[in-house]
Amino acid sequence: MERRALVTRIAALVAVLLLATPAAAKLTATYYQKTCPKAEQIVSEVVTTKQITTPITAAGALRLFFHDCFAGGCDASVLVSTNAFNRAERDADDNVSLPGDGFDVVIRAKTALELQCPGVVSCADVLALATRELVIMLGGPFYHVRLGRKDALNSTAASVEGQLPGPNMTVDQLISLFAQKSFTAQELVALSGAHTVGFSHCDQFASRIYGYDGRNQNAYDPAMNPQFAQALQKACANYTTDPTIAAFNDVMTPGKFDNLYYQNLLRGLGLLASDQALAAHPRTKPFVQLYAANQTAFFTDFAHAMEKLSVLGVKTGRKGEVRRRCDAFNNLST
Ligand code: HEM
Ligand SMILES: *[C@@H]1O[C@H](CO)[C@@H](O)[C@H](O)[C@H]1NC(C)=O
Ligand SMILES: *[C@@H]1O[C@H](CO)[C@@H](O)[C@H](O)[C@H]1NC(C)=O
Ligand SMILES: *[C@@H]1O[C@H](CO)[C@@H](O)[C@H](O)[C@H]1NC(C)=O
Ligand SMILES: *[C@@H]1O[C@H](CO)[C@@H](O)[C@H](O)[C@H]1NC(C)=O
Ligand SMILES: CC(=O)N[C@H]1CO[C@H](CO)[C@@H](O)[C@@H]1O
Repeated sequence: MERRALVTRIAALVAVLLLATPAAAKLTATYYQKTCPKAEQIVSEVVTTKQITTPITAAGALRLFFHDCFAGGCDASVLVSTNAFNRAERDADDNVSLPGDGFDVVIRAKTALELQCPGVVSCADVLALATRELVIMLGGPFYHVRLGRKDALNSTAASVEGQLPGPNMTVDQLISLFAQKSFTAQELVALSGAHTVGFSHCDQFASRIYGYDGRNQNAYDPAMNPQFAQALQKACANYTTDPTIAAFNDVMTPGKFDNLYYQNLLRGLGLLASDQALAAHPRTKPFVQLYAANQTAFFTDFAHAMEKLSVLGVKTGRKGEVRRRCDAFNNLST
């Protein structure tokens, strides 16, 4: 082949590759090394203090991060507040009241960062770093968080529709939803292990513990361990008048990041219908059994899946901004 033609073809190939480079590939481990060298340390310090004083923070941040990434990418769109002109992502109908301490820990870390290096570290990076630190504090695995995410320029409740899983979904629906975000059935099971911490409000599983057969109010889902179901019936007795009543997702070790979530599922101790169903479906059951038997395998796969989750739909360059405050766009008129 003529040398000139080859060079042209290589140039064309390089151009195609550059165009095709996903934003995720532009994230780096050293993004703030020159502009805010202490960024990770600052986030880590703030987050540690908050978690020690308010231990429900970690689960809150983890769920918030999942919702942010799944609904339109890890771009802190979930942190924006609704105003008179815009109903923001966090107020989507299916948000099931996102945990306030998750928001709070990000805002505290961002405030500390703004004092050190104003306008440099994005809220999306703060949420990603905070979540990683908190997972570790709960006893979970370390995973790499590359940096350089920009914050979204918009956030709408409408954009959340159909993006997030619900506790009534079948395993086939969950598999297909996660596949749309390029996650396998095994990764669905690994990520669901996040329910080894935190809690769910009674209305999220009430249909499993009251009137399950459609006649008797005390009838519960036969997939549930009877003592567990009866204890939940008591605990949730007043949930319609007090919607703040909640139960631990992992009844055995609620504040510890471990593989008890999977062991529970094998004993009918799953809280949400969607959790329990993973232990029954032929495509997910083998992974529930694997992770129940081997915590190292769970941690390895969870860490990989979290790395993947944390680059979902990220914005770089001019596709986003570094917000000055995490709950509002810099251009306040938008
Ligand atoms: C597989 C499908 C999933 C479904 C159907 C689901 C559903 C839910 C529901 C209904 C709640 C209770 C919310 C409330 O009542 O306040 C919850 C809590 C939670 N979810 Fe999920 N979730 C799923 C996957 C995930 C994933 C992938 C993660 C993270 C990687 C995650 C992290 C959490 C955490 C940490 C909590 C506890 C929040 C807290 O204590 O404040 N979930 N989830
Ligand atoms: C789950 O389905 C039941 C029965 O259809 C329904 O009553 C309940 O409101 C649903 N729960 C959620 C959280 O969507
Ligand atoms: C539910 O409310 C009733 C009446 O207010 C009260 O007597 C009862 O102790 C409550 N049950 C639980 C489990 O908190
Ligand atoms: C558990 O999983 C890890 C990681 O996949 C693997 O290296 C190890 O051999 C497994 N342990 C057992 C007892 O199967
Ligand atoms: C949100 O912003 C992105 C650019 O970051 C743009 O591509 C998208 O069309 C916007 N969506 C809405 C609903 O304005
Ligand atoms: C349906 C629902 O629970 N919506 C909630 C979404 O989150 C906000 C707080 O950010 C609540 O005020 C809404 O009630």
